Amino acid sequence: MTSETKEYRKALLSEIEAVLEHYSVPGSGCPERLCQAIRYNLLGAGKRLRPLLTLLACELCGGERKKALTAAAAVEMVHVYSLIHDDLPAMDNDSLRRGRPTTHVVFDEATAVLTGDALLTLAFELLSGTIKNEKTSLLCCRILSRAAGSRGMVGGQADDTSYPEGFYLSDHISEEEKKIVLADHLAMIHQRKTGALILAALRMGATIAQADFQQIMALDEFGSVFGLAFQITDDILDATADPDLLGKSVGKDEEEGKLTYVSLWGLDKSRQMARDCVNQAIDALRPFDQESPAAKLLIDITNSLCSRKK
Ligand code: GRG
Repeated sequence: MTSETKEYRKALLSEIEAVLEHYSVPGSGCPERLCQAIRYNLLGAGKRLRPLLTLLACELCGGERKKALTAAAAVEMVHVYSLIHDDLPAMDNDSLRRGRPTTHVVFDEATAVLTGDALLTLAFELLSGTIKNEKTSLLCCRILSRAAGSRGMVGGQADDTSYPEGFYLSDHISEEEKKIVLADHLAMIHQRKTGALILAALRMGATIAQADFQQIMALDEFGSVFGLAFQITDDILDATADPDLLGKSVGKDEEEGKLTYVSLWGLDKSRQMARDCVNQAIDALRPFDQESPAAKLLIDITNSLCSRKK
């Protein structure tokens, strides 16, 4: 990464932190303990990948990134809510996230559920109350709610948690056919569980920039392979990473017999698939000015997906 790109990334990240800080104090009426739990989750941790995507998509499409800051905060809020709920005993039952104890451990289960609820709803309060152009505001609400809901992230999470019990596979098909069905099911889970929010982050940025059809299509193509590369790497990290570096527990996928890229294709093929997705994603950015700071940073972020350690 060149020093200009590093500086640009630093500037974007500090704008993201500032907007999250600003909206992490919901004001009078929010009980102190809930407010503490919101701030514990929202501030000072996380790679901020999704908000970066929103700001970069906006700039790539010729928009002013300051207009996309609250949408960037909104997508991070939805992401953080999903992590809090995913860590609950009723779901993944994790006690470590982003290198720190999870919300239900630090506070309690009820507070963790309510913190997630508060962040999810705050995201839409922000989108509906801070984006001046009413049509853009409505479109952003629609993009984010659809991506987060039952046909998006929540649906993907439901299929993921109900596997293998809730997944019927006939005994009469060959091993080869079985692999194809499972690969399809896995892709369907991740397109919704992880991919939908990544796509929404990009689409909101593009929408705020009043992007044209060709720009939106290019970003959609980029986002879907970017999301896949991100997820494959997540599966590889669960199988191989150092938990201290990763900031969360590892090895759970295998322990719980989860369907993952690693369980289906093995480590080597998964690494190759992630690299192929990264190349495809970078290729999808062709229509944009490759010399712009936003394109350069987005390409660097995409390239770093395969080598990420956390
Ligand atoms: C509970 C509705 C609901 C959904 C949960 C996102 C999710 C769905 C579960 C999290 C489990 C998981 C590890 C998913 C894989 C991809 C993912 C979202 C990883 C975490 O995202 P990062 O790496 O996290 O961007 P940071 O902490 O950097 O923000």
